[in-house]
Amino acid sequence: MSETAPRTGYREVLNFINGRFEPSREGRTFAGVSPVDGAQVAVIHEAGRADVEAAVKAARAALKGPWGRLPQAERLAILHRVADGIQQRFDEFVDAECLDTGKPRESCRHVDIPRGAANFRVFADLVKNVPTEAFTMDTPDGATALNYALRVPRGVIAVVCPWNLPLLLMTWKVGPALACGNTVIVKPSEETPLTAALLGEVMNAAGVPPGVYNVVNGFGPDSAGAYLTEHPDVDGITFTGESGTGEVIMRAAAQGLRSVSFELGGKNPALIFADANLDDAIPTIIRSTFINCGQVCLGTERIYVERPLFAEFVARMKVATEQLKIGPPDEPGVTLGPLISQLHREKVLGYYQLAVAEGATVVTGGGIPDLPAALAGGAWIQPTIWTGLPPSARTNREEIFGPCCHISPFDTEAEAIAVANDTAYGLTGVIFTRDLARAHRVAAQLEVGICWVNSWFLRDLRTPFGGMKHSGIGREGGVHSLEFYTELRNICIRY
Ligand code: NAD
Ligand code: 6OD
Repeated sequence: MSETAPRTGYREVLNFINGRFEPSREGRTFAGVSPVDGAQVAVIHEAGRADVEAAVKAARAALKGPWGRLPQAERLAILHRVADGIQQRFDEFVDAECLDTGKPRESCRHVDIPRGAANFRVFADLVKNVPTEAFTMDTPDGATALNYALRVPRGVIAVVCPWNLPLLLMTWKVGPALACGNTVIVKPSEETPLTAALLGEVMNAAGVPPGVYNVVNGFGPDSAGAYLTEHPDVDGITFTGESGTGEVIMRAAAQGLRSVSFELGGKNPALIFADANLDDAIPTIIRSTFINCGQVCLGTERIYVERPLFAEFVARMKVATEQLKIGPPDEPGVTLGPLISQLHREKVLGYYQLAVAEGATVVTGGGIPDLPAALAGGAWIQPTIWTGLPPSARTNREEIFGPCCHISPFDTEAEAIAVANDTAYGLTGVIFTRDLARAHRVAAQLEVGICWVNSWFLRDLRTPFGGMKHSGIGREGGVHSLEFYTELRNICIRY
């Protein structure tokens, strides 16, 4: 909570239930704080059990009523209007995302908000083109039976979201969920509620019936997150966040045997082979490590470089990192914003100290940058590179979720694969090599859900997305989203 009074012009964020913005029924609010300078920029209404109950009831009614009865073509046309609405109010979405996260305006303009619109368009177009299976068979009595599968919505879906890419990650779930005919209750991160609220206005303007899209604000335990995921009338839970939170939500989902789809943490490796084109690899790895101030689940925290290239790679990474420009969203040329909060900065700085205690060499960074006094209350941190730690170091094993990475040398392909896989996580991997055979061979052996070769975060929304091991359960993206957001019903007709 901010110690300061709300900044003039602060925003009041209400819950969005059954098509209306509503204050907290218990009258509870909490402060939204800017990560840029620590000022209070919003007052957020916290949803209690009664608010969550109202949202679930509205979602159930809409599922059975207007939304459930709508012909598919009309439903999908409405979702295209939602995408149009995001684009029409593009600058407002950008402002809201910048205010909540402090990230560079250019990132919001080029990544977060365009993907918010694309997530509706892509899935609206996809669902009408995905076939289901059909078989005819001869029955024992000489008749024929036609079996065909029908996709039906899973029902009322809880969408629990993190703070790092708020609109992008929320709509990545809401887009396919609504395209498949479900209704949703979104629980945005307590850190970043603004774009989910704005989307409520867009939903109403696009003609989405009340109750189809609901938003309940608040925290996790003993708050909106727990009340929502424990609610027995929620049919499925899609969650993006920490692996530990996933375990808690999975226990809640076990009550009533509800389905889950989880996109969780990572400690992602990048393997740079000696034949890599460093002119491509350096800017790509700088991006995969530092974009969004390192707060991207797909990002790189462990880099392994084939020994002949190691010294040059480290030296060039140092130079490129020191050229990153730290500053507030609107400062021209800014590439690195703050972390999301002071609390998260304490955690990341704890790892900065731990790395040194574990014996790391600090190649660059390691602390808090010098910035103008007006930004002193912000969650600023230096981008940091370490070398010299063994794979067993906690710095090399635990997800830090900040702008930092450790770089180690390796000698053989087998060693690189082994060390990359020596982790509890399995979200993404990056390989840089000019040897196509090696790229295929190594990619096939990395224990990850997504592997990029000579690239990173190149997204085709039709592809399967998710993680192995502690990094997730299930896949979304393309037809895989349909696997979670629909149930298949087989219909057998004898004739
Ligand atoms: P988090 O797990 O702390 O919180 C995520 C959401 O869960 C928030 O809305 C929070 O309020 C809610 N929550 C917390 N405890 C809960 C509970 N007991 N019951 C119900 N809801 C609860 O994660 P975060 O700090 O917001 O996000 C960062 C984490 O998310 C990182 O670990 C990152 O790797 C992960 N992440 C993964 C992906 C992916 O696609 N795999 C994408 C983005 C972020
Ligand atoms: O691009 C996506 O669809 C996606 N889910 C990205 C996740 C980023 C994690 O921080």
